[in-house]
Amino acid sequence: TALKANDVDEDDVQGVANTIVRHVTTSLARQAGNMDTIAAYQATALSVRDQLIKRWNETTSYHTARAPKRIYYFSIEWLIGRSLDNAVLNLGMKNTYEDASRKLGFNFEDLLNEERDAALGNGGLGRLAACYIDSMATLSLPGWGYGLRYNYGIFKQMLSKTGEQLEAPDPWLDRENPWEIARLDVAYPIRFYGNVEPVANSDKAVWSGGMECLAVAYDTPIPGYATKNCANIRLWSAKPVQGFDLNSFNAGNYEASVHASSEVGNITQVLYPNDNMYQGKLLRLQQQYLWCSASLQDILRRFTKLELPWTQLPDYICIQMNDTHPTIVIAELMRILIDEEDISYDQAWKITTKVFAYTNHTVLPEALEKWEVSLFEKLLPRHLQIIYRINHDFLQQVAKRWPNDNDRLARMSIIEEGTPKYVRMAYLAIVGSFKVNGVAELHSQLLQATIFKDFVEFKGRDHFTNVTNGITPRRWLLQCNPELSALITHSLGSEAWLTNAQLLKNLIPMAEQKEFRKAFDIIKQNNKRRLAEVIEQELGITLNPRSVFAAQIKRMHEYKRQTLNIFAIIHRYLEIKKASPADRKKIQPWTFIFAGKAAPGYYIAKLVIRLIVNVGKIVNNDQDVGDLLKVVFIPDYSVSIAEVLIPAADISVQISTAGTEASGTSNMKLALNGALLLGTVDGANIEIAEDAGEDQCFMFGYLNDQVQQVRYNNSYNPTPLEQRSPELAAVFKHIESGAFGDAGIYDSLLKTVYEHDYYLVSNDFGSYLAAQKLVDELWGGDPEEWTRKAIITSCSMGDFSSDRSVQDYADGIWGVESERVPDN
Ligand code: 26Q
Repeated sequence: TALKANDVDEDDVQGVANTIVRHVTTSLARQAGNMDTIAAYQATALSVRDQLIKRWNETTSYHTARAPKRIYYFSIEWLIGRSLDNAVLNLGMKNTYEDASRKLGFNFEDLLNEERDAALGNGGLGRLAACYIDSMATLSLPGWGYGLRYNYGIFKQMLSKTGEQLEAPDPWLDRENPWEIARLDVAYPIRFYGNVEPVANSDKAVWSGGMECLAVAYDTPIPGYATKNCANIRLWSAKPVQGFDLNSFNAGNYEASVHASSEVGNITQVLYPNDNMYQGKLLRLQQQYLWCSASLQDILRRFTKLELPWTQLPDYICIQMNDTHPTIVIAELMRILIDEEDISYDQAWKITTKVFAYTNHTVLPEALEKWEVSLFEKLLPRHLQIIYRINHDFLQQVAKRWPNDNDRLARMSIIEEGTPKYVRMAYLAIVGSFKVNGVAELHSQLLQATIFKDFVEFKGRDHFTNVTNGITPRRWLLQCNPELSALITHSLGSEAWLTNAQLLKNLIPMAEQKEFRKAFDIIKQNNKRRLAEVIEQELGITLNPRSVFAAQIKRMHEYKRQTLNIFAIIHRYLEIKKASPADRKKIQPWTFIFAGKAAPGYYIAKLVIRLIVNVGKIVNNDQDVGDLLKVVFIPDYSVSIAEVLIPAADISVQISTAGTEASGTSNMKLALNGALLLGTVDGANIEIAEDAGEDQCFMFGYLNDQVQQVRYNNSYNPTPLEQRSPELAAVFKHIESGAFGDAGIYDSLLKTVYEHDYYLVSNDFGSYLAAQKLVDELWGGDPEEWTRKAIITSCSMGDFSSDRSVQDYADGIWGVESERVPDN
């Protein structure tokens, strides 16, 4: 049945084709006849952009007139991926654009593939921001995202002949970016370094000198689905300002000023490629401050136009901090209110603490941001003073409640004493916010019970809450899995599930119907074949689409335990080798798919990649193994690659040590596309298993409350690996024999397990194998039941729509309401 969004009007098609041709001849300055695929893509994107700008303008004027409370989402990473397909789907114009490009002699799919990913993020946190802005637009919330326009996004990952990760730059702006609008007129001055002079008899100070630069705005419009509302991501680019630092210039310090100006050009050059690992570099702090100061100036300019008293600021704006990366914005608001707006310190603090909310994404100690005081003082001297004052007042309150508890004061201080001293950004974020949240139930509980325990006692339980992460069903089902989307829409009789994912539940009973199972299964097979073709083409590996496709696709990190997976694969390989030809017939075929980048400086994570690639080389070419086992490492994982991988997976591998993965979001994407969860009791896996039903999942491993004890035993009463896990010891022997490259190359990796085994790889190895065995039995024994479970899983994922997450934030934290642009 033709549904509204799919109706194609022939006049519309001709109209769109005309705009595309017009963009070729005008914007691209080419002959209409001289259109290659790249030009066709660019002109098509520009034609879509026209539509977005129209909506962007309507949304902006509507919201300006209505002056509602607005939400600003501050994220230093925006992992958007491609925009063309997503935009035409959200606009409800995909069929129109398909027909229009056909008219012009192009296959729309080919045009889509010309687009480069906007990869201004590392992984989960950056992609979460992208999903949330999609949901904010779709829910018609008055909200913008703020971030940085890096000239280079996350590096391109390549593999050397020996399986080592190589990094190349990602010059994504080399081709013009049709999705951004440069706002060269929207630019704010940003100061670094310099001197602070107190102003007598006041809280004020004058910060001057140092180095000034400009932050220039670039906007990316984000269309909502089935609404005219269009949100915006405003990204800042650093630019030298002419005549900056006149002081040093006039003092004859010409060289120093020129030097400073080249420093400016660097600030927004490149995204830091660490994920879940803090790195205390000056340039990073410069990025954070430039972004926060420019965004805040922009927001306050908008607020001042309302001509309201500053005390009403919290009624009109809320700023959500995506992790601690923007925490400096708290001190920046204080500075502006006190130094520039003549507000007393106490009044400024009252206002400030009603504006901010903070989302934490990790409990891993190595990921918690803390800045050396000396570095901070050099770059942002006034902010450090303000932070000292915040800390002083805060500790006074703590001391009042817990007299003579110096340990507590030391534990809670925003300044970590010692040599050197540090500013603890998470503590500043908690003290300066009215709400703090974790990103899944377990994670939020852990925050409150462990790293933020003192702050719960001080601030009260209500200061802390949970908002479980979500993913946008538009990109992660409608766009990446059009066949399954069509089946869902057809079976539900409407597209309403795209804005109300809870409706998917209504399809659960269909899991009992053979016909539906068959349709579902065929779609999965098609998606698997599509992936197999890509892998054959790109990597020359032939896959068996009848095998279990098990995907572990995420950043490479010890806590995520790609090790557990690759060691289990080697175990499986050895079992196959041992088996007689008759026994081999009973073995279920698997394809293990890995993808993910390692931080360039993360030696162990890079070794894991090397091991995976080299295991693949041996296993994939072993005649004894044949179709029973394939191991694929797909290089340069990205949003657009995820869109091909995820719909093709049968098994979702989510095997972090319990208590380490804050939430995970690939677990949600894979489940939504019908992959069964093979996972530990960690992060959002727990809630996925609850909603899908434990029967649908393969859960295993030590629980969070056992991990501390086991860890302690591992390091203080270490038993030989042979005793902890004889199977794993055999795997290690095989690796050490040189089966996957020269003996010795993996020693430092194996050592992490031989010795403390901080992430419990050896402890969980046996139960991981047992869980895989259950998968084998189901795959080989009852394929109908498998499909049934896949359907139930997929249709139980309504809670994991980012629309639900964003609505939770809007209701529970932001206090903002939908402001939908009227249809006419
Ligand atoms: C900090 C300081 C200096 C340089 C880099 C960083 C930095 C950069 C990125 C620190 C952390 C990150 C990224 C963290 C991240 O992606 N965390 C993931 O967030 C997801 C969304 O909430 C969760 O699903 C994942 O569990 C969590 O690991």
